[in-house]
Amino acid sequence: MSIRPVIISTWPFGLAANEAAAAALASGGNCLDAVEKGINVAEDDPEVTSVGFGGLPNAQGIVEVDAAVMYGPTHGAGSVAGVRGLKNPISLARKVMQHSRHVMLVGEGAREFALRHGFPFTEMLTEPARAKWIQWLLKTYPLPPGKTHDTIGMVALDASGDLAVGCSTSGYAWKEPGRVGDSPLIGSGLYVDNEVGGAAATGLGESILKYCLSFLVVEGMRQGLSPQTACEAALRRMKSREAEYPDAWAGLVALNKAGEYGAACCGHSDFPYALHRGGKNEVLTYSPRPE
Ligand code: SD4
Repeated sequence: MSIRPVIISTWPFGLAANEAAAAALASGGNCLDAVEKGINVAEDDPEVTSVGFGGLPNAQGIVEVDAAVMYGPTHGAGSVAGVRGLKNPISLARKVMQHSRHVMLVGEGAREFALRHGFPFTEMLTEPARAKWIQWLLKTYPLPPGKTHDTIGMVALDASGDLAVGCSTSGYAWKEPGRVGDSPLIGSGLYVDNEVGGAAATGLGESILKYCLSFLVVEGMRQGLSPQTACEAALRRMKSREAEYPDAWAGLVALNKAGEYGAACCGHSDFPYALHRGGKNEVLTYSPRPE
């Protein structure tokens, strides 16, 4: 039995996302459809408080979302950042890739582009998220560092051997309005090279984006590293340089063209991720080796 398709996503909520991605492939979609439909599931789920609808807001109580997509066969990319009132930024990122002359749109311009293309707008702040924001304002909701954000990142390899990758997040809770992390930045939050493989990141964007971590993973695989070793090597690079955010944590998932996978994290006790491979969809956990 072929191991394809192979889909890997960050975090346990990636399981449902993988399921939807696999369903998109089963109904004739390609890897790009899989990534979009899969990530839409996390965006729509109000229980996922770090992606799309129900995401924790910025310091002013407004949910601002970031997302990006990259499609191996054309090396196309689309990205949106700092968009308010939009449930499915991954779909808007795909629209930017396929129906604009640009790669990245931000803020009000992204919103206008979305309106022109018929995207619905909605209040993104749920009551539970508003309550947490108010508690944060009153200083009674002391989230430990690192627990205020969890991006969905997904890499999909379809039956034709093509790869796509996507990322979607509401970013760091209580962030400064206008703050952008790694997730919508091509090479940082996500990267794919259709001849090699793809990778996606989660964690502290302020740190991840300075090391172009997803690009680093793909370049590692290009040089012959396994996805697992490439993820670990990229994180070692970050840790060896990072003085600005010494406790920064990051998680990476990666797939190569052969359908081999890898995942790793640093600055976190463990990193659960979801893998759909050979017809089986499950949550696996990477635990860093003690140093
Ligand atoms: C960010 N990397 O905006 C995203 C958030 C995240 O796990 O991944 N959290 O910095």
